[in-house]
Amino acid sequence: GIITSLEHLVEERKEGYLNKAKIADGGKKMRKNWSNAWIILSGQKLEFHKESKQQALSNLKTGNKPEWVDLRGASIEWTKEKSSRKNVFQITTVSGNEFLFQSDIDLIVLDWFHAIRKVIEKVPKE
Ligand code: I3S
Repeated sequence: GIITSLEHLVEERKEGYLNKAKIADGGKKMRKNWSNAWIILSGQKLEFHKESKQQALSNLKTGNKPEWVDLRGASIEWTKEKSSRKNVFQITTVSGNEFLFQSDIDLIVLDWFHAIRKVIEKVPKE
């Protein structure tokens, strides 16, 4: 119906803290280094802010560009092999960048997984 049609026009937007580790850059494996990041899912982009929401806001003001990931054509999957931590999922981008995301709180991770998967399924591949 009309509501469903309108829902598709509304951009997915979500913000919060997750633990994040980049494990490959352009297909090249990197040393894993977990850090807590303020993450913003906005449209087809996932932005990472090293410090906090405050950092994110100050980046906005100063025009400092945060690290971000293009979700077009990316893949998302749960992984138990790449970390001893619980609740870890992996995003692999078209450019061959691989990231792990994690939280000890089940609901937080589930929420993020589903929100990101929804965007990946929705956006055109190119
Ligand atoms: O997959 P790994 O190598 O066991 O990942 C661990 C390392 O990244 C480790 O750093 P060092 O290589 O500097 O020791 C981290 O401290 C650990 O947290 C990583 O393992 P987990 O299971 O937490 O992802």
